[in-house]
Amino acid sequence: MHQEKEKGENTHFESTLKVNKGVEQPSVLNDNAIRKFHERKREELSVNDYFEGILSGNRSILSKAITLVESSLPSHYEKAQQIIEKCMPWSSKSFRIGITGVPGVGKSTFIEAFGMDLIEKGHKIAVLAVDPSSSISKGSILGDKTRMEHLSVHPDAFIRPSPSAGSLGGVARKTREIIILCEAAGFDRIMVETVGVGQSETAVHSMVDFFLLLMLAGAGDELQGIKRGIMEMCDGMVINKADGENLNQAKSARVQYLRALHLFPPAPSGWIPKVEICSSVEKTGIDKVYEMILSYEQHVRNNKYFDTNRKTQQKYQMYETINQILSDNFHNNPVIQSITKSTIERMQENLLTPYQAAQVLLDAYLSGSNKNPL
Ligand SMILES: Nc1nc2c(ncn2[C@@H]2O[C@H](COP(=O)(O)OP(=O)(O)OP(=O)(O)O)[C@@H](O)[C@H]2O)c(=O)[nH]1
Ligand SMILES: [Mg+2]
Repeated sequence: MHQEKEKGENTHFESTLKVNKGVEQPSVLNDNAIRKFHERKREELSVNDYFEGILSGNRSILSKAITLVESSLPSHYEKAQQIIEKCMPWSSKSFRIGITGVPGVGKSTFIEAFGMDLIEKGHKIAVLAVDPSSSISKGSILGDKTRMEHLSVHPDAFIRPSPSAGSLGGVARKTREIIILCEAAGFDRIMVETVGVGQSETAVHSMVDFFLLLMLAGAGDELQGIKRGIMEMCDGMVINKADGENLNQAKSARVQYLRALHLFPPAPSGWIPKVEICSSVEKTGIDKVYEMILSYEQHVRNNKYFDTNRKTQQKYQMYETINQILSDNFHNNPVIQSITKSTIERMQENLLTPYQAAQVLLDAYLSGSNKNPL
């Protein structure tokens, strides 16, 4: 085979495909520089290396920075905080969309269709997830890569499964930080997916600019497990699977949900939630969803609610972090661990009221060596 090729090179010299043996060029980099480069690659990246890498859109450095955010090592976390701080100024240009709905409603299929539409319109998108159970399942989004067939391989999309921290608070905090890194890397539309069954919606709602609820026609709210509170939180609703025999039902569900949403008290954004129908499989109605979100964005940027909301969210995050650190510190305290069981027993024997039991534990905590919870 090799010989044949050589023969071909010699005989078919008129061919435009002929390859002449070139003159060996001296390396533009001297050996010393190459060696230094390889040595440096092996070294740990500095905060500035991370920052510049992220800003230049280097996906591998972005992934490495996310790994630092997710790490439980204090030194990693400290470094991550410095990187995040540098990345913060890029956040205001992006728009964050939270997507929720019961399992099977079609969130991942919708994200594939909607995400590809956004990319065609010139956006770069990051898809993240908040899934507190992911420490066991490793995040549904990972298995979902088949549902996001085109998105998962597209250079303008970045998909990352949920951080696998124990508590919802921990997962949410890390996701917020990952959003900031993605935004600095040039992803201007962030989608955060969460399953609509637990408290994770509230966490996602507190980190996005637009909260989208995916619904199905023909299944009552109760059947879909969607609580009134979640409907109240949403800025828009989409009835998915509006295709085939389901189309007419979806149309009438749209009218019903529009009416239901009008009954809720007006949102602080001054926006009246809209309802659209779409088929994520047939990719119909996706444009309408885009228009809905775009007009919301224009509305909140004009009336400045966009900034007010982000500031409110920052304050919420600050308090959430304090609560989480204090609570972890309390529960991990050896004195507390040693007296909790007996205190609960005394309470259950009616020797202490729940309030008194709490006071016993708090007194023990506050009088101990807990001056510096960090
Ligand atoms: N007919 C129809 N089927 C759809 C549509 N969207 C999603 N599906 C199907 O519904 C099933 C569930 O879709 P997923 O996208 O995995 O749903 P999900 O909400 O991400 O589910 P979880 O990740 O388990 O919470 C799949 O079999 C999809 O093919 C649609 O618009 N029309
Ligand atoms: Mg999914």
